[in-house]
Amino acid sequence: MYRSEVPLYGQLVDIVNSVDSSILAARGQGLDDLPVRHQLERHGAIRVGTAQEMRMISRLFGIMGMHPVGYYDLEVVGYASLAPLFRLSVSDEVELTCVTGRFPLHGTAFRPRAEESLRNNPFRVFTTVLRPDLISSPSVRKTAMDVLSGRTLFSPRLCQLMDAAEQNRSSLTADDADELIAEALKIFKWHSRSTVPLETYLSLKHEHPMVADIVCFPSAHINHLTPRTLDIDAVQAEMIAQGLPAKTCIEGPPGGRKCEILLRQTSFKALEERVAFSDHDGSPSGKNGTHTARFGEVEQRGAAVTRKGRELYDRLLNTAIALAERRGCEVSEVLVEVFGEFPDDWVELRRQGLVYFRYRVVPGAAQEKLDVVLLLKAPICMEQLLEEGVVGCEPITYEDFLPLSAAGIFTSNLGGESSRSDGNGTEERKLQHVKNSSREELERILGCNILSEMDLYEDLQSTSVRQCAAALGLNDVLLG
Ligand code: OOG
Ligand code: NI
Repeated sequence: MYRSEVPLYGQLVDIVNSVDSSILAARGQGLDDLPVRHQLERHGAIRVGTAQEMRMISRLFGIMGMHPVGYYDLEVVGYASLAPLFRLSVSDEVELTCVTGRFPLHGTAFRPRAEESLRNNPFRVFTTVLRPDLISSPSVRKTAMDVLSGRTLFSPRLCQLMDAAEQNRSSLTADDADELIAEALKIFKWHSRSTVPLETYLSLKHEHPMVADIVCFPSAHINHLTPRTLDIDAVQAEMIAQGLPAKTCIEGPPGGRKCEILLRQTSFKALEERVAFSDHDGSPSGKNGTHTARFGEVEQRGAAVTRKGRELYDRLLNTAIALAERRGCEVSEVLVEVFGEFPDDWVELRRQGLVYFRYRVVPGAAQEKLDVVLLLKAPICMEQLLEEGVVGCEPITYEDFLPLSAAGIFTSNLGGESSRSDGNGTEERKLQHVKNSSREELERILGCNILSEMDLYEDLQSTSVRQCAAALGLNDVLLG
């Protein structure tokens, strides 16, 4: 559906396939040699308008085995010193007019939690909801809420099927499941028709382009659908070569690392889309205009970093931003230099506790090696098992998002420059406080806790350690 709506998405996926194929060919492999999840892997993004829509979306994704992980307060869009990092590469006449200084959206990512589900298909949807309290103009706030109160994203049939699925999943037939998906797809479809008159659209857009995007359409259209690639630098170069309006710099950690960490992303702006506006009574007004909110994005995923790793990442990113400001250059130009401090060797990253790993007993580890393990004195350390070659490990993939990168993606597609914080830390402390209460507010809307991504990685790692211990008949294995 999305490919036919946004043909440039199809072009991007073709670029990704050809880049990945040549990387694999250099290793003597083909696309089919990639783990299945790589071939299917996408994330989407949607923005909903009301608490009720958010609660319903959460239920729908829950039925699909996708749960809220990580809290993203997009207020960094209006704050942090992002401007130099995310300088626009595309011209845009739309002004970023976030009057309150705080971006009126926050959200979470719905995704599978279990290792096996992630292995099958790690599909995620970055989902944000409008925060009317952060809309500065009372009249715009009222208009937005009035329009949204008349919107039905979830068809009566979909609601019926969702109730049935939640009550007793096994009561659903295969046909019901197909129907549930067909009905659910309607939520995500693009309509080149606005439910409001052009003047209303413009007043909402003046408050914030994002508010207009969320409020003025009959669906919660997919904003972008992002494939994963093995080499984002090559994809970026090819996007530019093919004339796609790509951002100039890739967000996230610097390129050129041997050990990829976290998430690197880049995007291109989708073309302007024609929109037919309605009259006050909802009938066609005959007035047409354009809307530019949907865009293309591509990403490369690396290892999940630990809390300590994340602190180091955030500190270095801040250093890079400050340094670029002093030198008057782009942040991307100093990233490699500054990130020299982030180890780029898996053994080092493991020993320093900067990255999460999954441990596995090496199949068919020679008996004499196992005997050596039994001679080791308790407590047995993972490091010894790795040295003896009894256990192997691989970094755990980062499945989530980065708020600063997300902010950059938003900003680059709104066409605005972010304002800067005063840099004295007060702003940061204030933000932390606001963040905790707004996270709770989102959890109330969702009706459940938002899982911490760090806890999930920690859990994957410690489960794998316990499995190793059990397989080797040991009581315990110590990490680090
Ligand atoms: C979501 C932007 C965030 C990402 O990959 O960080 C995002 C949006 O534009 O609605 O998708
Ligand atoms: Ni995205």
